[in-house]
Amino acid sequence: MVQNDFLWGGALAAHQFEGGWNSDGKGPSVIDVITAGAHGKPRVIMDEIKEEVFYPNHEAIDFYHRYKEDIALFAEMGLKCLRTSIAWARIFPMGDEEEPNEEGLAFYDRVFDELLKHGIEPVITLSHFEMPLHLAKKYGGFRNRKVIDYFEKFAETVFERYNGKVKYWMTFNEINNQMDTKNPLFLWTNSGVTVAEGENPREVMYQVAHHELVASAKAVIAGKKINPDFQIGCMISHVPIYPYSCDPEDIMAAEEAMHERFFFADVHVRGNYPRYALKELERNGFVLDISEDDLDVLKKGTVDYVGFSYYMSTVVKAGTENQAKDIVNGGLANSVSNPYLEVSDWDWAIDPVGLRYSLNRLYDRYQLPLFIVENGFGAIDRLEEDGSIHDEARMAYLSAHIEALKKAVDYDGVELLGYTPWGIIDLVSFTTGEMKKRYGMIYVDRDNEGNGSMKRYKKDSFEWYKKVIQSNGDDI
Ligand code: BGP
Repeated sequence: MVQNDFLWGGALAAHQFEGGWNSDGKGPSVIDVITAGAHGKPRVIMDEIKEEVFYPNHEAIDFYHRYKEDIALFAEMGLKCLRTSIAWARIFPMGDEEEPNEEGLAFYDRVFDELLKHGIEPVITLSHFEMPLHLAKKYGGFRNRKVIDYFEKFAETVFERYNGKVKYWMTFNEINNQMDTKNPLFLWTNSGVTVAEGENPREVMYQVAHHELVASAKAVIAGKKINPDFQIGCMISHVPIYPYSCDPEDIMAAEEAMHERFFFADVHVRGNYPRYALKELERNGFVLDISEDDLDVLKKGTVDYVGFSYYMSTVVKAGTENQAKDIVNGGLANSVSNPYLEVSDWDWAIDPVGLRYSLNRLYDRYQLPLFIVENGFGAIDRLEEDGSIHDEARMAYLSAHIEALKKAVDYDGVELLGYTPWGIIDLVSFTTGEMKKRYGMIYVDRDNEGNGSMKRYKKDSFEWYKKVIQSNGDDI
């Protein structure tokens, strides 16, 4: 049994569901120049926005204009919290202005007020894969120290404005994704950075990461000054990596690969660089621009909790050449498939026990409360003639994962703040840019090309999740 104030909720991200990409003074963000990657093609980062090109995030599911109707559905489901993000470019359209855009600020006032009216607590990510495009173009994104200051100003502005409405914050969504430099989407959306020919992507990534970690720590320090009761966490993507066998070489290969998973959280939580990262920098002769002042900021700006996403696990075999399937397909460098697990339509391994394992490992490592801020099952759903959607596979996935988290709390003694399944309402998939990869418990009539009525329908999982929440996780 989880505690009575356990935060059952749902998770979303501004650019994937709001739409209104240029409404009320919003500036273009790095995500607004990315095409849809439907039909197996990767998403492309374009230089500018072209009229003839379809950008799935521009309209998304139009929450910007339908927020009342959608929040009423979330309330009917009984959500205790809603995790979403603030589109930075609504607040600072270019990113480097002196004054914020009042209309952008007012939009989130309306949204948070509406949530609170229904007793739903907003849980807010400051940057979920987006920053004003201008900051990427003019300054090179987080390559540039100036962007640390712009982020800090953005953070302070929203902390001040929503003080009293929002208590739980996170700085950067899945900040550790950009360790995978093979997929240009991650560095671009996390940091507004592209790697030029002749540059070492790993070196670029570490410098950018440093600036972003300092920015995150500065935000924590600023937030705590504004309201010491704020709970400000980090957010990492957690995909545990299992050794292929009990061959000690496989064990070490998995252990080493896990550094990729832990690096960012190690700094966020401990306030200093882990030994294995310092060694990697030294081995490769990477010299980063790190000042004494930065190190002091990192030490002071540590987080209150660890938010993480969990979708799948993966496997590593020592000495295997890079058989990398990219993260879209659930793999990572040197990963092999796990014969014990089924996979989703997108090849993501379904592993509820991996969630319990992750909760234990993260809690032992950090000794801080954890928050599962994303978990879910991307699938193709069928809208029946009578308006019903029978999403049994999604319910099976979610109920097995809830069972696992209960074990981690009940049996293993892990401290867990809440659980917000990803995409509580259908939205644009991040990695593919498609609508057909659906996560929601609410169906949205919209397809990959942007056709459809945008009408909302309840899936079978809607009533199911309502019961889960009502019974505080007993009835799954
Ligand atoms: C995480 C992101 C989300 C989300 C989710 C599912 O990486 O934080 O933004 O989209 O994964 O991924 P996808 O939409 O690619 O299926």
